[in-house]
Amino acid sequence: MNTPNPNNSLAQLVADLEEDTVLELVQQRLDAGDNPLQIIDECNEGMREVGQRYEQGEYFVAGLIMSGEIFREVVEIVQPLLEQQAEGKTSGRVLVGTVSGDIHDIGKNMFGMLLSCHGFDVIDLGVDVPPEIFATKAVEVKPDIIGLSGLITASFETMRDTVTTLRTQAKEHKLTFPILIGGGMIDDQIRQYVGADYWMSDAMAGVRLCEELLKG
Ligand code: B12
Repeated sequence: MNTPNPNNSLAQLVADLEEDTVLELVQQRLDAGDNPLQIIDECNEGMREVGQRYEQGEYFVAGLIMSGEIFREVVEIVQPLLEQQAEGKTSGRVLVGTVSGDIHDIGKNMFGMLLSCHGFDVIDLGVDVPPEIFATKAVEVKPDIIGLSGLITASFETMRDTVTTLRTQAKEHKLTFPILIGGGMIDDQIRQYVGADYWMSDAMAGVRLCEELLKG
């Protein structure tokens, strides 16, 4: 068993794909009382570095897959603590999914998990979800809020199609729901292009926004 070196930051270890050491350090930090969301943020920073190494040709798709696996395992360790800490008082229904053409789901799953921890009823349509499926499901379950996730550039176009299809269906069926988009590259310019109501690049900030929207 490796003993984690305290000089190695969690972000660095994730970026270096040091699976065992990452998991040991996460456990040690949780045992020491560290904030689970802070731990997730640091791992997220490591994931961004993995993406950069992939862009620079230092890592290949296998590196992306490995980083995804490490992150999934970290979330598995951290999730029970987040569930314990959450107040779970809100009630509201949120429809989530990753838009068509995009198979990234780690961030979307985190958003869904944090929403559940805060008492929301989450309907998760999975990944690579066509606009029509979002629209059909929205008419069926009448969500309070819809959350779209997208991590690749190509997903901005399908997010835009999805928002247009959702708005058309909402009008036809007299439904109202704000549309929130999220993902690593999302910003306000993309929100405007896509036609969504809100954007968030952080899952927990997304949950806070959903709480605010329901209060309003
Ligand atoms: C892991 C990973 C993968 C894994 C994904 C595994 C999985 N189950 O999701 C696999 C190997 C499948 C993969 C595949 C590919 N990937 Co990839 N991948 C990544 C990587 C390294 C990390 C993504 C991640 O999970 N991060 C951790 C999570 C927690 O972060 P997150 O998703 O951003 O989510 C956070 C927020 O954005 C937010 N959030 C996310 N969604 C939502 C939604 C709402 C509503 C809200 C409120 C918040 C929210 O909450 C989270 C926490 O705060 C990124 C690098 C990066 N910079 O993101 C590249 C990256 C996204 N991938 C990239 C690429 C190119 C690909 C491939 C095309 C590679 C290939 N040649 O096949 C394919 C795409 C396939 C497809 N059609 O989708 C590029 C995209 C570049 C671009 N401009 O389009 C990136 C940016 C890497 C890079 N720098 O080049 N990838």
